[in-house]
Formats: sequence, structure tokens, C-alpha cells
Amino acid sequence: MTRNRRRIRDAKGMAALAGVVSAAVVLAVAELVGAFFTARATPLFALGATFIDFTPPWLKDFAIATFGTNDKAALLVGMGLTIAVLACVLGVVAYRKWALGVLGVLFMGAVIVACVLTRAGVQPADAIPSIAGTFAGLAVLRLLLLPVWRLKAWPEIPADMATDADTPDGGRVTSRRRFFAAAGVTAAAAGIAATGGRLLSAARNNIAQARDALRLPVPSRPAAPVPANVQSPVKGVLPWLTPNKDFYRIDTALSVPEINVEDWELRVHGMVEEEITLTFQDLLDAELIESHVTLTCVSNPVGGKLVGNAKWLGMPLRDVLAKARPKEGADMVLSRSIDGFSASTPLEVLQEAGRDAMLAIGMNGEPLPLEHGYPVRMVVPGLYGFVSATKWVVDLEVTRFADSKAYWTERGWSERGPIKTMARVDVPASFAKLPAGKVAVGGTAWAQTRGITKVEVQIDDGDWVEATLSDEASTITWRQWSYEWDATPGNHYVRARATDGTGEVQTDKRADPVPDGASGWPSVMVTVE
Ligand SMILES: Nc1nc2c(c(=O)[nH]1)N[C@H]1C(S)=C(S)[C@@H](COP(=O)(O)O)O[C@H]1N2
Ligand SMILES: [Mo]
Repeated sequence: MTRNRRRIRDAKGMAALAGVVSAAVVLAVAELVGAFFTARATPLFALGATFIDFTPPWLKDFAIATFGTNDKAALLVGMGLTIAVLACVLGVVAYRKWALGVLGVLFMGAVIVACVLTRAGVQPADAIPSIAGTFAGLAVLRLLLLPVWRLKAWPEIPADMATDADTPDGGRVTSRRRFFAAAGVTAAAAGIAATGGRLLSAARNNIAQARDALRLPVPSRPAAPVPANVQSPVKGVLPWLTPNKDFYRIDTALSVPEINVEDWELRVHGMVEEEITLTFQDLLDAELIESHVTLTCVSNPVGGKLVGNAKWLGMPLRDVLAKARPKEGADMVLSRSIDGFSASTPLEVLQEAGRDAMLAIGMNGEPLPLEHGYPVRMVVPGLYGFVSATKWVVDLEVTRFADSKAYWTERGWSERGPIKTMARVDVPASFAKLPAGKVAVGGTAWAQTRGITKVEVQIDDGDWVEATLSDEASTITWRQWSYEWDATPGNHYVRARATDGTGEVQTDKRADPVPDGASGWPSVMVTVE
């Protein structure tokens, strides 16, 4: 390669690096300044949140199927890579034609500001961190490109010189080494600024501490006692009561909303005789109930783990609605979270006496964990989470299905979501290698509000054989089961199906999660040696 072509290639590489470092500065400065603004208003989170809102059902499904509950980490990594590639291109463009580069950076800045300002609950001032970041990034891009331009202007000076060189015009040409050092120091400073911003915002708004200090009241109606043998005797079947730390988490919130209980308010309005507003203190003072309820996500594939069982403490939604007195003709409650998610729940379900639908403040004896909706969420037995379990809930609008659509309904999912009867095989695991002889098979099954009355197991194409059911705590919790299989050498399929309290047998008809929940029989393939 001739020396000149090499210099051009080097210069382009340096310009691309300058672009990436500048992009890091945009994000870091916005993060630092953003510590003093709404927590969700920094560029990375606003971009990610906007992307999530435009996610079509098949992509959401794919993301959950591929990354499970790490879907958010995957999104952030994907976004980081996309931003890096764009920044390389912008760096080279700015190097070639500065004015065009400036336009490009300002355009990206405008996109970021638009994403920030369209989030729920932000104010115009929340654009300031992104604007500050954009201009800081532009300044750094200019500073880093200056030596690259000088290098181009003086082709007679060897590009790989060890130190800076004087030029005949009385100026200096920075060495490549100095350029890389400057880029490295700037990138490190950006990393420190971003981390500092995160720490600062955590310190300024210490919701985790407030949560730890919160004492929950004693319920007026405690949970019904749990029978002794709800747990399947088979080792490896997940615990009947899901610990909070293991409870699946599904939501569109890229950063968890941080709400002070002093600021929390729930507005109940729409087709009601009396509009009411509840404070957190009102909830603490109300007659609370406690109930074990199994939550299930509509995105759960057959055999999947997006289901969990906890003891919830809260105010019956029936009581909340009784205060507001819904008007004739209303058939739905649209619940909204502070970050713009919404769910449509049939009004009659929320008013049903035996249902235990509630505004929950406690989960397994603790205040709700931040990721599970602190300080207040909805819990509605029998319905998938996307149409009922609004976390960080702040608004209930009594309305009609004909008049309003919920978040996921607007994106191709169903407007209603009763949970389908489903069995799951936990043990043995898929592709397990087992010794021949007695093999313990076990799992769980759920059909919230109908209950589970039978679980059957089928080996390969053999007869369906009844499994042993563990005790039932209630029809709104899952029920575990076990079965002893006399395994013979070879590859085998182990299938299961449940029968619910109405006598209906779980369908073998396969359906994808979109639009109203997966169906089909779970099946694990094992090798017996
Ligand atoms: N604010 C908010 N609430 C939400 C969601 C959401 O995206 N945002 N997702 C719902 C869905 S799809 C499910 S399955 C449940 C999951 O609750 P969990 O994360 O506590 O298990 O929350 C529901 N509540
Ligand atoms: Mo869900």
C-alpha cells in the first residue's frame, strides 16, 4: 500500500473512533445531567423505550423466546452496537465534511429529544440532558477531528511519528499515539460520568431504602391456610410458592419506575358517579385482604417459566370501584401505569365477590419489589398479566371495550385474556439422560379460577395415565403433580395434559402466544440408558 493510501485509511479509522467516543460522550453527559431530571428521560432508556413501544407482537414473542427475561439486556446490547455503527459513519462523514457531520449529529440529537419527550410523565425540561449531551458530543467530535485534519493537511509528515511534529506554518501535527491517548482518556471520562450519573440519581431518589423501611399493615382477611402437601414430592419441581427474587418479570419498562409513596396517587375516573383519588395512606387504612394467586404471562410458551405463585396483600378492587360507583353501560377498566403501559380488564371481573382482584401493595410478606410494581400494582386471578396485572399503577378509567384499547391490544394482541388450562413438565428436564427403571416425573398445572382436577401423563404414543395430584390450595393457584414412570432404554417423549374444574381437557391444538396465549401439550424428550 502506498504511504498516502495508508494515511487516508488511518485517518478514516481515527475519524470513526472519534465518532464512537463522541457518541459515548453524548450518552454519558446526558446520563450525568439526567440525574437531576426524570429517571427515565436519559437517551439510552428513552430510545429503548420508544423501540419497545414500536415492537410488533412477533418481535416481542421472538425476543422473549430467544432471550427470556434477559430481553432487556439483549435490547440494550443491540442498541449499543447500532449506536456504535452509526457513530462510526457519522465520524467519517464529519471528517470529510464537517457541516454535514454537524447536521447528522443534530439530527440524531433531535431524534433522541423526540423519544424523550414522547415518554409518559415527562416535562419539556426533561429534554435538557439530551440537548446538553448532544452539544458536548459535538464539541468532543470537533476536538478529536482537529488533529486528524492537520494530519491530512501535512502529507509530508510521517503519520506514524512517535511525537508531535512542528509544521512550517508554525502549527503542530499531533502524533497518532497522542490522538489515541486523547480518545482513550475521553472515553474513560465518559464511562466515569455515566456511572456517576447513575449513582447520583440512585442516591437522590432512594426508593429502595424507602421500600425497606415500609411496614405493611395486617390484613383484615388473612390468606386461607395452605394445605400441607401442595408441593410435588418430585425433586426439581419448582417451589409451590415462588420466592420474590425468582418471580418472572415481564414488562415494557427499560428502567424501573421509581415512585415515592408520598407522591403516589390513584385516580379513578371515567364512567363513574364519583371520581375518586386514593393515596397510599388510604390503602394502608383500608380493609386489606391477603390471597395466594398464580400470575401467568400470555407470552409464556407451552412448557415455559413465565408463571409464578405468590401471596399478595392488597385492597380489593371491588371496594375501590364501589367508592367510585361505575355507571350503567361501562364494561371495562383501563388501568394505566406511570410509564404509559395500560391493560383492559372486564369491569365485572373486578367487581366479582369471590375473585380477590386487588390493588396489591405486598408480595410474600414484603412490600412489592421495585420490578414487580412498587408501590402498587393490580393482581387479578384468572387473567393473563397483559390485560390485568398493571404494575406501578396510577390511573383507573372506567370505560367500555368499544371505546378504549390497551397497550398490547393496539399492538395486535387480544383485548381480553382469560388464562388457558396448562400443564408443565418440570422433571425430567428436556434432553435429560436417565438410567432405566423407576423415574420420577413431576410438574405443575394451572387453570386459574377453574382449578385443576386431573393431570395425565403419556409416554410416547402410549395410553394417558393419571398422575398423582398434590393438594390444591385454591382454584386460583397452580397445582403440582407427580408420576412414577418405569423407563425402558431408548429415546422417549414424556407428555402431560391437565383437566380443569369445568371438566375440560387441555387442548392438543398448538397455538402461538399471539394473540391470546399458547396452547398444546408440553412434551420433553429424554434418553434412557
Ligand atoms: N406497568 C406495567 N405493568 C405490567 C406490564 C408492563 O409492561 N408494564 N406487563 C404486564 C405483563 S405482560 C405481565 S405478564 C405481568 C408480569 O408481572 P411480573 O413482572 O410481576 O411477573 O405484568 C403486567 N404488568
Ligand atoms: Mo405478560
